[in-house]
Amino acid sequence: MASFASRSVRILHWVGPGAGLSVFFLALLSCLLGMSERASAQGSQEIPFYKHTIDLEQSEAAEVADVNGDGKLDIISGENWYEQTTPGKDGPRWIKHHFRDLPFYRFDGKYQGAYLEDLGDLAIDVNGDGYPDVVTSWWGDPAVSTAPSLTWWENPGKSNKPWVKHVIDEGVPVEFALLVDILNTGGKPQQLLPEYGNINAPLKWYEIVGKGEDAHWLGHVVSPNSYGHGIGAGDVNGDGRMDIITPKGWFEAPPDPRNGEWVFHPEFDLGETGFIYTMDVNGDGLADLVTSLGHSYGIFWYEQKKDAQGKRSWVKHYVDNAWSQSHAMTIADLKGDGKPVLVTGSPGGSRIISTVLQVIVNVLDYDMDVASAVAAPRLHHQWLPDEVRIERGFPDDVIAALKAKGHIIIEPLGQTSANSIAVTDHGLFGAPDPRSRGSEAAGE
Ligand SMILES: [Ca+2]
Ligand SMILES: [Ca+2]
Ligand SMILES: [Ca+2]
Ligand SMILES: [Ca+2]
Repeated sequence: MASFASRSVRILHWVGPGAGLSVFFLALLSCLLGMSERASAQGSQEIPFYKHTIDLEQSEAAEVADVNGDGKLDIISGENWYEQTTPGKDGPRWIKHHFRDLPFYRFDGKYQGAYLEDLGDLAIDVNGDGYPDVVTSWWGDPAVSTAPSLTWWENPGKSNKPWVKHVIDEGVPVEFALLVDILNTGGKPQQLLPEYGNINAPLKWYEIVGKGEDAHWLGHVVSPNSYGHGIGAGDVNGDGRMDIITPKGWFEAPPDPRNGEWVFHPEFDLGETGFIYTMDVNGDGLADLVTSLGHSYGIFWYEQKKDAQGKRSWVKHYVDNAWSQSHAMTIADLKGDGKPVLVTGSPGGSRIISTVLQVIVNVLDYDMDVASAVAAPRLHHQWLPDEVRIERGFPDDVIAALKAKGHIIIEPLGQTSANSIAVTDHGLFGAPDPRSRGSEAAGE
């Protein structure tokens, strides 16, 4: 265990090379509490974040869940949870509830700094009473072989009873864990996958068994040892089963994740990562890995490649290597705002559809600016008559190739006019269609 993540939040905007894929990474280096003064954005496409101080308590982690079941999301962090109440003029107000005492470590000499034993919080209803409980990961005291490392805290719900601590595992440090859908239900992730901070500890995942007072976490061993700093899950080989990913390679899920053999594929060495995610970044149908270094510089993705024999290899691509300690990255759609990105249209009867489609494809798939997308030559085919109508401007070899395939190529296309407006982070950009005289598309 080296130093813990600094308390700051930075937002990156990264446009992937794939088909119009726009992905935003929100790297939560610490938690909702203790955000930097005003999170800065890299690059030009800024999404501003403003700091709202809720509490200045010590904490290492935070989770969001409706703790009291009133329909409003609350925050769980450290020894407290913060009840969301009626908004005031500055946004939601929060009532602090102290619900547990946690060990607080002050290191001297061997370790620098200090921390609260609350390295990860995950909200999940363990006992099935409708109230979210909290799974908390602990580093544990290395000097005590029975020190708890994974605990769950039972939410008392409407009763006035205290929260009850239950031990899931002990004696092995757990720096972080995540909830995953190892049982491939397609629903909300309900299984627990911890990162053991000792390679001699068996790699395990846990499921909830029993209800009410009988509810507990049952561990399933995947491998007799662990594989270092970082953990994740995702369907690496595309067979519909959730695999487990470590920094040294991935475990292929068997048909029965509880009983089958998990085959290890030591295909990469990612370093000391945080969470490891799968995502088809370049849209080629193969799951890629997205991760970050927890104690060094870099957020990156590993492109999955397969040769003709089906042999897998991985190519590293940086998303950003300008800053360090991205220990607990998560992936979020920060632009999931439902706002339009392009306004376009055209006259032209049956040619309307092909014109609009080509403008959209030019902008989203070919990353053209809106003016180029509108000006680019168009083609049209409507099945009957069986001919390709084209505008001037297509390369001769493309036309020759179409003719060689038996297409009948006819010029001209016929009138279309796709005056368009692109909605960008820099404002609105209008693009009049040069095919129409006197047209105008105003931006701002
Ligand atoms: Ca609530
Ligand atoms: Ca519960
Ligand atoms: Ca799989
Ligand atoms: Ca891919």
